[in-house]
Amino acid sequence: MKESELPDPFAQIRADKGYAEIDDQGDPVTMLLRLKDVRKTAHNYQAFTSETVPGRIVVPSEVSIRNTRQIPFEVDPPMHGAYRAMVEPWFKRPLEEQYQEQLAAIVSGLFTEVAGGEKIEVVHDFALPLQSRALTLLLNTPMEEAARWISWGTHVFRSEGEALDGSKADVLYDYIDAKLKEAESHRGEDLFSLLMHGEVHGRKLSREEAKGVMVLTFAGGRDTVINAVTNSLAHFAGYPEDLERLRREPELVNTAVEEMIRYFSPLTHMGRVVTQDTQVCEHAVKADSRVSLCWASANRDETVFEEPDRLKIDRKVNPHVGFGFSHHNCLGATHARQVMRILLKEMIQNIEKVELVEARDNIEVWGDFHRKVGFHSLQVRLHPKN
Ligand code: HEM
Ligand code: EMZ
Repeated sequence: MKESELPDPFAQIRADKGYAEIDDQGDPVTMLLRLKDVRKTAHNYQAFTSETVPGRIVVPSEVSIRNTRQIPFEVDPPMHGAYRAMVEPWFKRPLEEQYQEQLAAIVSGLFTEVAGGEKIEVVHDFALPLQSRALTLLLNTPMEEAARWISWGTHVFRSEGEALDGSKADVLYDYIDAKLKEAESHRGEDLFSLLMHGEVHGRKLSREEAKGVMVLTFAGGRDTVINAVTNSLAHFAGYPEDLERLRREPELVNTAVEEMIRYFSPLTHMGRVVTQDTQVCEHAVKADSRVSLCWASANRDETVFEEPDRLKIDRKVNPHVGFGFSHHNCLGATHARQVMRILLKEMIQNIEKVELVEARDNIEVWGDFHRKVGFHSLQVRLHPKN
């Protein structure tokens, strides 16, 4: 098997039963594995709520490391819609031409820094700086802020390769508190200022609500983007013909990005709490227990996707749920898609080939299931195009 391949650990049990039961810190989770069930459950917020104790819908649960409610992620409709309406236009800015030009400058600048035949480590020397520099555009903050975010490493709530880390979360929280305070007294042009001065339902957000949006923005779009970027470089190392094909048919870039999101599924799953005794997948679940919507498994559902375990850059019908489904679909998807599209476009222009040197897999453990989600480190040589 090639290094870039991400096997599907759920195939057998998805076909046999459709769900899997795992333990998470003594608070078990029933994982839903089929696309149809994942969609149905995501849509039914009355029976499967996101609005529970902060941190509980995340698997692994973050209940022990945070009290701040992430917004709009941990709020149900109808209030969810009010928050979303406030921030949605801001998160659509990546559609603007100027935003894309600035993003392209960031990506090509990074290639200039690292491509030269020398060995680089993609996760820390490329994907993390790319994610952080790109985030300065989304927040509309000075580019210099990225240096500080890079120093936090690949996950804001976890030390490198470790379990959840409360003291690490405090670094992010203190940073956000300080920035919101600054924005409160001096209105700037950034997301912090929008949150402190904008309104929802005719009232200002509290500092705690604004903080909830910012924590989510920093946490949700971090390891997901880093894994997507790293996995795509690994893919081109394993399948150079796909890079050549994109060079010949650049109109395939958007299709390729959707397929990469399906195949990589950078967010494996997300939980909900059951509000009343009910059934999922003909299996009884009790009130106050947790289920999860397993995007990664749904995206390999063989009843929906032909040859689900192959990354086909020209896959035409692709109803993937890599960015979630229904109310809580990813607010950062417009930005994440642009990052990936521009990455591929800059690669076809600047990079002749990606040569794999050494890889250390990042494997998540969910009960009996081991899922490779990306790499702890990926050493490659980027051969520039001349
Ligand atoms: C929600 C995946 C990047 C911010 C979600 C959800 C998924 C997801 C599956 C649904 C969660 C649920 O239903 O409970 C991804 C992937 C990404 C990515 C695969 C990258 C490839 C980003 C970025 C940001 C972001 C860059 C922002 C900087 C959010 C927010 C939500 C969300 C705010 C919650 C939306 C709501 O509750 O209405 N994401 N995400 N994500 N994501 Fe992303
Ligand atoms: C939460 C989550 C959001 C969580 C849409 O996903 O991403 C995870 O990486 C964070 O740890 O707190 O923000």
